[in-house]
Amino acid sequence: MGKTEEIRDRLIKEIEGAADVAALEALRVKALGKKGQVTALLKTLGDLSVDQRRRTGPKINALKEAVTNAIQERQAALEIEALASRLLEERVDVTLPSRPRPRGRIHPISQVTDEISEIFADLGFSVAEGSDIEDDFHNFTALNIPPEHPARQMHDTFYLSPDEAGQRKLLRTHTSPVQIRTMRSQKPPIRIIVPGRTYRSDSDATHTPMFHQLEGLVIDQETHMGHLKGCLEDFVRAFFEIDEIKMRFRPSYFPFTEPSAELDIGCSFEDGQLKIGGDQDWLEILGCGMVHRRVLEMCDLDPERYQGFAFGCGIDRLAMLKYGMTDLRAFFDSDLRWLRHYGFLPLDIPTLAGGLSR
Ligand code: 2U9
Repeated sequence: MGKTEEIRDRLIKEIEGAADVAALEALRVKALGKKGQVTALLKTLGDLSVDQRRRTGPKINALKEAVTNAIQERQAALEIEALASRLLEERVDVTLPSRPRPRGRIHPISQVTDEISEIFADLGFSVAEGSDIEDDFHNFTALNIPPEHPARQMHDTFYLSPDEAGQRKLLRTHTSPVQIRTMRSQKPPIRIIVPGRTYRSDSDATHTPMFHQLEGLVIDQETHMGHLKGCLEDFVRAFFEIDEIKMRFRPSYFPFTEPSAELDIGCSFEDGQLKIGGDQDWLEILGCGMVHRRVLEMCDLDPERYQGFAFGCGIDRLAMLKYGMTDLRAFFDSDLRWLRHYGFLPLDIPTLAGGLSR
């Protein structure tokens, strides 16, 4: 065997045994690089006579071709091997169950609003909404709160700058304008709840300038206090998820209802902590009453023919009572630690069948 054949066999053996792409590249440089063995042989051709070159030239060129082909073949084989082992390593078992770990949380106000809507939907109510910016008539006058009525001062209203017509719009102080607009545009029977943002210039641990109210309205023929009582008792039991809960209706006053009442529920204290249910004390949770006949008249409804009941409460306060938060201001701080602690998982959708809060 000649010298070229010897070099060829040795190089091809080494190339075929290259364990990876890096080792193969090192062999390529060793054989075909600037200072490589095959390159060195090619360089010797220049010093040979024409005759010697005619004999040796084809041999060295054949060596170069054989080594180049061997490198290419090994390269292709290594690539196939690498792909096969990567596919094996990164194999995904699509039959495994997914494990979603959502990081976002549903704010307690949204969750409680959904819980309340679920309860009232079951009682035949639909949800109505309206604008945060209102006018004097829908927020006050139509609710039997005429100008100079002391209730106007109690509402600590935020007023907007007067428009071109000199009308001073306001941020609604309760969601009641939505009921007024519904009564003026729809025929009874009406059965709606109205959750939404409301605004009053007030701020401490239990009051924020923006807060959330839930109001309800039923208008029909022959609606009476018995219906109001039954409806609110059903709501309280479902919301607090307690069947045996003490309740009492205490006479009260609101300009828009007559008679009016406030609903108290029984509560107790365990280790200094407030607990809903029990009979140690009473806790006021909402106001209610029969819609005032003047409010019905203002909505072009005949009070001799139609009656109805209404109620109102703070959603934020209901959330605090049910889930044990103590400072209302934290609801609006956007503190992620608070949200992770008190927030709800997106898939915790409250349903009566599945349990409201589980
Ligand atoms: C119309 C007629 C009557 C809604 C009512 C209350 C009693 C009430 C407050 C409790 C605390 C709201 O969150 S709070 O500030 N509300 O006590 N609201 S009756 O009565 C209406 C509403 C609309 C047309």
